[in-house]
Order: sequence, then structure tokens, then C-alpha cells
Amino acid sequence: MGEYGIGQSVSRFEDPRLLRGAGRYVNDVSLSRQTYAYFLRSPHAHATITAIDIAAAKAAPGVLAVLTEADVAADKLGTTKVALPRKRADGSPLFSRPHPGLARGRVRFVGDPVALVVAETLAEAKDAVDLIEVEYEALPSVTDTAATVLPGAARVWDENPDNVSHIFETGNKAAADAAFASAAHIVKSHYVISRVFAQYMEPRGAIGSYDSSDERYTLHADVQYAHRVRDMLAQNIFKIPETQVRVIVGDVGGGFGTKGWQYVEHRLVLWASKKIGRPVKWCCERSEAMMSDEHGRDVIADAELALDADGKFLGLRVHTISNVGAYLSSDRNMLATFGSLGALVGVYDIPAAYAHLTVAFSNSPATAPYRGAGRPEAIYIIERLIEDAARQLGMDRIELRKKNLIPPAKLPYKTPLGGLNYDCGDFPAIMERGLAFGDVAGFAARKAESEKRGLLRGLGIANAIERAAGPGAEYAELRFSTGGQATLLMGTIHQGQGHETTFKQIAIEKLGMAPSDIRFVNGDTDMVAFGTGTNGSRSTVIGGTAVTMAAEKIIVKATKIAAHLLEAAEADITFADGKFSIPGTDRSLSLKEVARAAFAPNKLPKGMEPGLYETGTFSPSQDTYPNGCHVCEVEVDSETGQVTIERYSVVDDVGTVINPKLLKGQIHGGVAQGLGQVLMERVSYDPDSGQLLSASFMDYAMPHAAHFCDIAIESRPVPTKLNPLGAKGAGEAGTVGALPAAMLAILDALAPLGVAEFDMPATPDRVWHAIQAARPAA
Ligand code: MCN
Repeated sequence: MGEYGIGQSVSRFEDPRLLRGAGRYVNDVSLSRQTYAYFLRSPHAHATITAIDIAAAKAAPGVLAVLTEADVAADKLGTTKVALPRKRADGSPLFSRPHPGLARGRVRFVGDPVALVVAETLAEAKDAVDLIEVEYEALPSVTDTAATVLPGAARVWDENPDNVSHIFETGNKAAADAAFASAAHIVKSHYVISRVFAQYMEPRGAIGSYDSSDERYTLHADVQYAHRVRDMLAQNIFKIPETQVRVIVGDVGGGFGTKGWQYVEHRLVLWASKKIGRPVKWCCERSEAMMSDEHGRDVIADAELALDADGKFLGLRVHTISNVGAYLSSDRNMLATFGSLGALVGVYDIPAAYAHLTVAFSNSPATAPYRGAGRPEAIYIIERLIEDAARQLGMDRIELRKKNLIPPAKLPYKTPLGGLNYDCGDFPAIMERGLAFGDVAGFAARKAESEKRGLLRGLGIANAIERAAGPGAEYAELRFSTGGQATLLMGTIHQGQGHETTFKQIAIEKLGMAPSDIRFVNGDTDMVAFGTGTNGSRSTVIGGTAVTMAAEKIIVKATKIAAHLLEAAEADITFADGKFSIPGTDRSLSLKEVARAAFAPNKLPKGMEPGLYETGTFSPSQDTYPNGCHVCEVEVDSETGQVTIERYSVVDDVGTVINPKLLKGQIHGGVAQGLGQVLMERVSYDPDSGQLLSASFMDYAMPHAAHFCDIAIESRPVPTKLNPLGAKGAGEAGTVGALPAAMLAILDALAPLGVAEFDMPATPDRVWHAIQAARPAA
């Protein structure tokens, strides 16, 4: 595999540049004659706009434009659309309303954009925003998920009285009902998976530039999907050919699923640029991001598990309500809602299952995929339900899990919830190794030791599985230059995952080149022919396979050239470690030499087209299924409610590991995001006024390094046959297991005090109150 090939813990090629501060993020981009945009956003959760007076703002120093929904409508800017054919309970089509760009007559959440000011400087734009007079008539609002569907709840849309956009069902209800009818035990619970926000290091930004000479829009933005943003702008918003839009994505300081393709700011800066004839730059501020970006999760679930007398699972029924915020702009806002359903059975053999999803509106920003996009929610629900079952029925939680794991012999396994086909894996072996790696056997002694110090200790074990790298094409191109170096162009977009390193490793494995001979490019729709982008832990599997395909095509052509130059038959040429050779002789040519020759027509076989550039476009037949066993131990101080993560370990199966060091970083980061949600993070709204209570880091608690312990990670790969690399997706795996593992550890610690039900976040005051509430019962 060589020093830089697949399986090596290569240090990231991109890091020297990033660590020296030489990264190029949106805010680093400045265009000639650039102007600055600032948004006026709604201070109300729900209100009618009765009047807007922009006269004073327009006359303010430095102001170039003050734009409202009237301008959007006059210029007939389009909107995104929902395409999925979902239905409401009565069979009528789904109810959706895309965001119009700037609020139309009503504001529907705190932060809803109302007007856009463009000025010579940011300070002038901000000052002018303060001069816009808006008269609002406040309306009742609803933000709490459970409250959205209660009779009498405030209506987010007048024409949609029950706030339900649509419902979605999967599985076999009759079979599940029959399983419950025959069950010896039924365990029921209600779980709340709170609303959180990705909190990337780099808040979003967008610079729009319109070139009237070739009637082209160029957008610089930190998005996960350059080509999809381009296509959306061209097809939905401006209704022009995609060739008239260019999207450039530089370095991205975190995306986590939330830097999507439909944000209104992208279209508005381009539109404003055309109007004023100069580039328009908008960079979001932290508090603005918290109120206007898409949020994640926000699901409540009523779940029930049917078991026979021996503890074998017979059936699962789950009803969830997903809060999608005020606007449903596209299928993207729905991905996490139904994405949670398929994996509800986890790694367990449950013969009959049925899930019912209600998608509800509220006066809040849209929700959308956030690391895991529904899968952490699903595994949280099934693992908590199993734990509740073990506790209520007096069964051993480890034995109960083991008894119900899907055995390898049953793979491939189609889950009863439809659409999922676990192709490979060894769930019992992963769990067994997970228990040993987490030293579960030593837990009792550690618990006794904690107790000596007056602390409660809890153990959480969660088996995670997720669908990753689902169908959808991805693109790679290897473009050699006349000097024999190559440029690797990718349709995916890195946001911190280390794609340059990962994809170079795959190319190096195939082509045996030196890393310095490969230049990496992503994120420019004019340079890269096609791309779907980065989400759903798809880049390594799908993009990496596309690199493999392109490299194999390079070898095919280069072998022909090498044979011609070495005056040998093609069949006599072998290619290894970057060299074409004739075995048994000392005659060989490096790929670099062959690449140079490829551009010299006189050195090529007769009739061959000069040049050496090949593409690969891969579309997998189905998802991969990374899985793992997470073991977490916490200490809880019952006097203060303080929770400390004491031990955390993961044994994962992500198939072939391309880069063990980067993979560990991914699992580590994913676990940290899961722990953050369980311990402290939460977007919260005042239930009466709908005001955002967590609009800054003073109120939205982010975990620090000190909140974690070391996270031990071990890989036990079962390579998949679904792609030539044998790889499964990995970027979200850590989060999927962390949510349940951490919460189960906390509940285990609190169980002796009689706390049976508890929802995230486990902040000290909430834990303390749960302990106080349980005390009389205990
Ligand atoms: N990897 C590996 N072997 C595998 C699979 C992955 O070595 N079999 C390593 C590779 O180094 C690869 C990385 O893990 O570059 C992530 O690979 P992959 O699972 O393909 O995920 P993507 O590259 O498609 O990234 C998306 C995924 C998602 S969906 C979220 S959300 C997320 C995540 O990645 N957002 C991130 N990780 C993030 N990490 C950072 N720093 N920033 C984000 O915004």
C-alpha cells in the first residue's frame, strides 16, 4: 500500500496551509468594488407586517439599495420546491410553503429576513437597517414540537389549520399490531430529542457578483454542494441555463449537514449585485446564524416494543413528530424527518415494525440534516427502548441485546421498515469486542470506587448502525499536465474532513504517484464538471470510487502508450508502484514519463488521441451500513447534578479504512457532537412569546475539551462488496452511537435514585431537578 496509500495514517496534506492561517474562507474573499449586505430580521416569532417604511434607510450615508419582498416579487425571483410526493392523513397532497426570500406580509420566526440593505461599508449597512420602520401586529406563535399539533395551537399558516404538513408511514402496521397482540410484554416510552444547531466555526457567508458583459452570476459561498447550489439558482430562482451561474467554494469551516443549498442569502446577494452593478458581500454573525440557519433534530417519539416471555423482540411501533419550522422549502428540509425511520430497528432482528411520522410546522427556522440526519434519533429511540425493557422486565440489558442481534448468517437483511438492506457486518462480534474494549467487566469495581467518593456511576452501551453513502452519483477527474503532474478534481466539497488527503491516498494507491505530484481541486463549478456534494457520509465511498474509476482508465490508456514506447505487447506490460515494466527485463517507464509522452503525438500509437485526462462517475446501487458498539461511563454528583464523562470507547466497522488517523478524528468529532447534545446543547424558545432564548454562546452551551475524556476508538472492518474500495461511510457514525450511549450511562447512574425518565440535555439543574422529583418515589 506504500507510505501514502490506502490504510496509512497519513497526516493531512491540507493542515500546514490551514494551520498557518492560509485557508481561504468566504470572509477572506474580497472582490474589486465590493459592497456589504446586512439583513433586517424579524424580532417577532409570528406577526403581520402592516407597513414598512424604507425612506430614511434609503437616504442614509453609503446606502446603495434597500430591498424588500416587494422588489423580490417585482423581479419575479423564483423559489425552491418540494418534490417528494407525500400526503396528509386525509390523502390530500402535502402542505408546503417555500421561503420567498424576504418575508411576504408575515414574519414566521424570530430571525425571518424582512429587508436587505446594501451599502458601501458594513457599518453603513447596519446603521441603515436601524432606520427601517416596520409596523408589526404580533400574532400567537407555537414553537414547542408537542404543542404544534394540539387543538387550538397557533396556526403557522392560516390555510393549514392543524400545522401538519404531511404524514409518512413505513413498515407493516397489521403485522406489527399482530405481534403486539401476541406479546408477553409490551414496553412503552416517550422520548424527546431536542433541537440543536451545528455551530460551525465559520458562520455562513455569501458574495454575489453579476457580470453584465457575459450575463453571468458568480457566487462565493461556504456550502456543501457547489453544483446543487448552482443548479437551484439557475433552475428555480433566476430561470436561466446553469452555464450562466458559477459557484465557488473555498475552504469551509465546518458544515455538519447544515450548510445546505437552499439558503435565501445566496440568491439575494446575486440579485442585489445585478441591481447595483457591484459585488455584494454578506457574512453572517454568530447570533444571526443561531436565529436564521437551519437547525437540527427536534423530534418527539412515542415508541413501544413487544417481547415474548424469553425477551425475544416481536414487534416495534413508533410514532414521531418532527418539527420542520415555519417554511418547508424543499425535500432537504424533510430528509432528517423520514431519515430517522428506516433504522429504527437498529441492529436487532425485529420481525414486525411500523413507524408513523407527523411533520409539523412551528414558528422557528427550518430544520434540516445535522450530522446523522435522523439516524442518531433512530438509534436513540431503539436503544432507550431496549434499556427501558430490560429495566422494567428485570432482564440483563447486555443479554437482552445479544439475544436479539441480527446474526451474520441473516445478512443481507432487509429491515421490516422498508428501504434498508444491511448488506454485511458482524454485529455480535462488534458488540462482543465493544464490551471488552470498553472493559465493561471492570465497571462494577469502578462504580464501587466512585461510590466511595460519594458519586453515582453509570454505564451506557449502544449498538449503532446507519445508512451512509446512499445512491446518487459522484464525480472525479484526473487531469495530467504536459509535465506529468496531475490535478485531481472532485465533485464533493470538504468542510474539514480531510478530503484532499483521503482522495489523494486513493489516487496514490492506484497510480503510485508522489503526493506532491497531485494537486487537489474541489468547489468550483467552472472547473469541476459535475458533483452532488458532501452529505450523508458519502464522499469516501462514492467520490473515492469515482477516483478509482478515473485512475483505472488512466492506467488503461497509459499502458497502451507504455507498450508502444517500450516496443512490447500491451499484455506484456505490468503496472505497479507507478511504473510500467516488462517483467523479467530492466525496461520500465514511470507514469510521469508516460504522461509526458501522452501529449507528444509522435510518441503515441497510431490513431491514439493525445492527452491524459480521465473521469469517473460512480452511482452506488444502495447505501452502505457502518455500525459500531459505543460504551460510555459517567459519574453523576447527586448533590449538584453535575455529569462527568469518565470513559468512552467505540469499536466501529466502516469497512475498509482509508486513513485510520482521519477516521479516528471523524469518530471523535462525531462523538463530541453527540455528547454535546446529551450534556448541554439546546436551541430553546420561550413557549409564550416564541422568542429565541439561546441566541448567543452565553445561552447556547457548547462543550469544551474539558467536558470530555479520552475517546478510545478501534476499527473492526467488514469490507462491503458494494464498492471496489470495500469502504462504508464514517463521517456521522460517531454521533449516531453517542446520543444513546451517553444518555443510557446517565440514566444508569440515576436509576438507583428512582429516576426512570429523563430527556436531554443533562445539564446540572435538569439532572438535579430530576433527582429531587424522584426522591419521594425512591
Ligand atoms: N474515512 C476513512 N475510511 C472510511 C470512511 C471514511 O478513512 N471507510 C475517513 C476519510 O478520511 C474521510 C472521512 O473519514 O475523508 C469522512 O468520510 P465520509 O464518511 O465519506 O464522510 P464525508 O467525507 O462525505 O463527510 C460528510 C460527513 C457528514 S455527513 C457530516 S455531517 C460531517 C462529517 O462528515 N461534517 C463534518 N464530518 C465532518 N468533519 C468536519 N471536520 N466538519 C464537518 O462539517
